[in-house]
Amino acid sequence: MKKVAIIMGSDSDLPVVEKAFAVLKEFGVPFEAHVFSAHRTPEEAKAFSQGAAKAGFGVIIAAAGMAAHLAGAIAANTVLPVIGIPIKSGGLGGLDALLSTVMMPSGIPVATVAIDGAKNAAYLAVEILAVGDEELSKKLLEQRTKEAESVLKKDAALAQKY
Ligand code: RP5
Repeated sequence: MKKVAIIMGSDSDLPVVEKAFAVLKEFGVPFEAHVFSAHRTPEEAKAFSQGAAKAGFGVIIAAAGMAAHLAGAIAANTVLPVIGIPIKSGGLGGLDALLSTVMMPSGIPVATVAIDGAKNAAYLAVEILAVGDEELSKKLLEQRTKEAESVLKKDAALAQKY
């Protein structure tokens, strides 16, 4: 199975990004995590992106806050799908990172999830890998069923109470 790369702009992003690790572990998807910054270590971010496909990665998740150019800078250097997580770390509540991550020019897409949306970034990465992997696709469907069952239980409990 192809691996997922999870790149964050700073180790201060880790408390949010760790939620993505948990989802990938749940699905048994192999991943690697790194700290590369579009601004502080641009050469390392570029070298990693350029070598990612050959290194066995199938998707890259990039998380960054403030003027968050990391996902876009990575997408500029690979044709692997790139998922961006805007992190709420500056004075603008993550809106700065959201706009910096999502407003990409045509031809260089970044699939941007919600501010601090690490779990959905991981689910999307699993869905991308599941296109060519029936087992993984089955696991995703099972997870959806479990989630629906849990909501129905909550509905029944609420209806009984009120
Ligand atoms: C961004 O700046 C990082 O992704 C982080 O969200 C933010 C602050 O970084 P630190 O100053 O905490 O390292 O590049």
